[in-house]
Formats: sequence, structure tokens, C-alpha cells
Amino acid sequence: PLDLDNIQGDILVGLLKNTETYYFFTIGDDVNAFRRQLSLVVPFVTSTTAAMSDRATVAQSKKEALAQGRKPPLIPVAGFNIAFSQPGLKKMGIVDDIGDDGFKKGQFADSQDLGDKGSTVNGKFVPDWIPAFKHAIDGVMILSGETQLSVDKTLAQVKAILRVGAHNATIHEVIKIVGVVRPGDQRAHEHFGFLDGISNPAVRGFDTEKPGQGQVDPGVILLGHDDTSRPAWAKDGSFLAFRYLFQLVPEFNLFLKQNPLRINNLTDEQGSELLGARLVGRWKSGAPVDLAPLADDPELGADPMRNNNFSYSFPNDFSTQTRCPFAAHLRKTNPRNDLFQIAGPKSVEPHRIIRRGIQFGPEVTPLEAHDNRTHLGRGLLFVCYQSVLSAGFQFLQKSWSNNRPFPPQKPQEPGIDPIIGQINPSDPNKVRSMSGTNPNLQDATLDLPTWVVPRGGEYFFSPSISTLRDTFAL
Ligand code: N7H
Repeated sequence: PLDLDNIQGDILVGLLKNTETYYFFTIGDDVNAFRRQLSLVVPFVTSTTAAMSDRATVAQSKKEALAQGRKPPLIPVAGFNIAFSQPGLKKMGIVDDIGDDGFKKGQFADSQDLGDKGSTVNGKFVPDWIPAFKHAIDGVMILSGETQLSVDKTLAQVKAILRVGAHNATIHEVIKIVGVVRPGDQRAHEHFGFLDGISNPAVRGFDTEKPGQGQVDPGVILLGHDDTSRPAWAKDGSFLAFRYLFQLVPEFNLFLKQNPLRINNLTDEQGSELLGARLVGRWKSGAPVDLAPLADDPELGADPMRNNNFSYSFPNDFSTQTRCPFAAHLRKTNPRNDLFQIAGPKSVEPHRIIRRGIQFGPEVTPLEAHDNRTHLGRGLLFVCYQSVLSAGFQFLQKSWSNNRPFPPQKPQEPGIDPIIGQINPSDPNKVRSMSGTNPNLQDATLDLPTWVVPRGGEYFFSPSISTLRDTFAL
């Protein structure tokens, strides 16, 4: 059984949040003072057990409120997790080889291979990131809560322990990014409008698998389970890939409006909606296009027993994009049974990730909607967990989303993931394009502008709570 008191709560359960702050820091010169203070920070860390109990409490109060016909009250919750980058571990004197090249090199060095845009400065590639992420970051604290007030309260307590702002501060803020869930009925929807966070794998021995969800061994997410090559202190930790992803929402909406699918007597508006759904692989409600190919089905989208129960095999034929384009974001990042015949039943499992993260930035303003142009920054603070970065996030971005022929052995080249796909540096074709957006003209390709712009990120290691206390802290 998994040690749920030892594994940080964001990994297997997710911290409860209406708002979540990512506080990126460097460790100051007095590393030993930091490590001593860290022992006072450890009690703040939300374990998996605590995250589960927070969820149960809030669910129960919602149920009671609904039964009594009142609005559910805001239950105070304060989640806290902490993770370190390779430079952070090194500063603390933790120098054992953790056995992950991606983590050791860091995301800045990986940015060109990920396909991020940038320029060459003195013979070196520099991504178009905001300055904060071009410098070494030693760690990140993730603070979540039901209101900004409760997040700020936890942050103030932790900052006081670490003397932030004082002359003897042991950490320094690099950047603080505030995420907020979207308001009203857009809650749980990302900024393009699609319900998100529906599909994460079930971890064997921990989650109960829902139909079509797919299971993974704990070792796909946690270190020290299937692997023998990692240092003992790495057990029950996980790599956290963070990406600061800006989304160009009015531009995305304009593209859909200008390119409605003209099939089956759909109105232009319906044709635009269908195009959006085929780019993602789900309708805005969450209903998968593989099950609902022509019109949204909000009940299906909302039903966790049905909204993952598909495999791109309908009707037992993986060679058509009639229902779902091969390059749809969903199919690129979890091809489900697409690889079954080619690579076997377990071929996708090592590449599954657990996605967390939260939206940032305001709603689209009337002016932006009118101009069809983004004026204010908004997007996704993307976070995912995995035990091997080169099988998880890095693999999904480079070998699947950015890779035109993936999924392989299809009658048409799938093309690039329309949502997150970027042009691989080695790709001679410098246009983002995909086939199969039109189910009746599957050979036709569509050129796609860029709507998701990476502006920073880093790879972190989210250690177990006992490792934080006994190995990292003094
Ligand atoms: Fe994606 N989107 O709104 O279009 N994603 N994603 N993602 N994503 C998913 O099934 C989105 C990003 C995955 O199991 C949904 O839970 C946006 C990165 C994976 O079938 C929607 C951004 C990576 C899945 C979006 C973004 C992934 C997934 C459907 C950036 C990894 C599960 C909801 C701004 C490299 C696939 C759901 C499965 C689903 C969107 C980023 C991966 C709506 C806007 C960087 C594995």
C-alpha cells in the first residue's frame, strides 16, 4: 500500500482550490539556516491523507447544503506543497544522482527541443520567456485555498519562518504567480472554454478505475517503486513539470469563426463549435467527439462514468479520423488504444501523467472580444507529475504533440497537436498544420496559428514529506 501520509497531496489527489499561488524562489547564501527553517515549514505540507480529507469535508458540506436548498458555504482550506529544482537540491548539498536527465538539465536547456520560440544570443538559444524563468530557480511553493485571503495567510506564515524580506532572509522571491479558477459556470473550464481535468489515470492500489480511465502502476508517477536506480530519499517523490502557458483566446475564437466546418447542414455557428471540438477532442462540456461526433452532449460530458469510455477504435477501425482527428489534442497526448495493435496493450501506460495546475488571468474583456485580440495575459499554469520526465511531459510534448507522423501508420499524416504542438527544430516544414479537421475531407490539411505561447517553466522534484524532514531539512 502507498504511504499516503508521506506523499505530498498535490500528486495523487490534488490540492483543493479556488485560487492557487505559485511562489518561485532561490535559496540564499546561508543554506544551513534555510535547511533549519525548512524543518518548521514541513508541518505546513499537505499530505495525500490531508488532501483527501479536505475533499471529503467540502463534498459533504456541499451535499448537505444542496439537500437543504442553500448555497454551499466556503470551507476554509489551506493547501501547501513544496518542490525543488536541480540547482536547489545542489545548493542544499543533495548531490546523489536522481537518475533523470531532463530534471538535471532543467527546462531552460530543454526549451529549444520542446519547440519553444526564441533567438540565438552569442551562439546560444534563448527562449522567448519572461526574465524570471531565464534565471536559476531553486524551488517552488504551491499554496492553495478557498480564497486569496487564506492563501495569503499561509504564505505570510511561511515567509515569516524563512525571514523573507528581512536582511537575514534565507530565500528570495523570483516570481509569484497567482492562479484563479474561472468564475460561475466556467469553473473547471480552461480559458478556451473546455472542461478540463477530466482525464487522469487511476493509480493501481489507490484509485478506483472508472470506465475507460486507464490504470497506471504507482511507479509511473512516483519514484522508488518500480525503479531501483534512484537514491533511497527519492522514494514517494515525483517530478513536477511546470509550464507558464499563455493562451490567445480571442484569436482562437476568431479562427473558429472564420473556419466553420460546412458539413451536414450545420449552421456556421455549429460548424465553428464542431471545429473547436475536433481540435481538442472534446466539446466544451467535456463530451468526447469519439462518442459524440456531431453535436455536443452535456450530460455525457458531465458523467465521469462515461466521459472517458472511448478508445478511438469505433467501429473497431483506427484508420479513420471520421469521429476524432488523429492530431486532436486529446488523441495526441493520450492515444488510448491507437497504439494497441502496433505496440501492445501496455504501450501508453508509461507515458501517462497526472495533470494539476490552474488558470491564470482575467476573463476576456469586451474590448478584446471586439478587437479579436489579446491585450491581457491569461492562460494555464500547467503542472503535471510523473516518475520519468523523458517518458512523461517531455515525451508528450516532443514525440507526440510536436511530431507530425504521430500516431503512426495512419492513412493521412496526422500533423501537429493544434492546441500545444510546436514545430520541432528539425522539422523542415515550418507551419503548424494538421489533417482530418473536416471528417468528409480527411486528406485536407489546415494551417493553424499559434494559440498557446510558453513563457517559462522548470522541472522540479516534489519529495516525500519524510525526505523533506529527515534529508533536506536540518
Ligand atoms: Fe491538455 N485545452 O483546453 O485544449 N487538455 N491542454 N495538455 N491534456 C486536455 O481530458 C489544454 C497541455 C494533456 O487522457 C483537455 O481532462 C490547454 C500540455 C493530457 O484523453 C483539454 C493547454 C500537456 C490530457 C486540454 C493544455 C497536456 C489533456 C480535455 C495549454 C502535456 C488528457 C480535458 C494551455 C504535454 C488526455 C481532459 C486524455 C486534456 C486543453 C496543455 C496534456 C480541454 C488549453 C502542455 C495528457
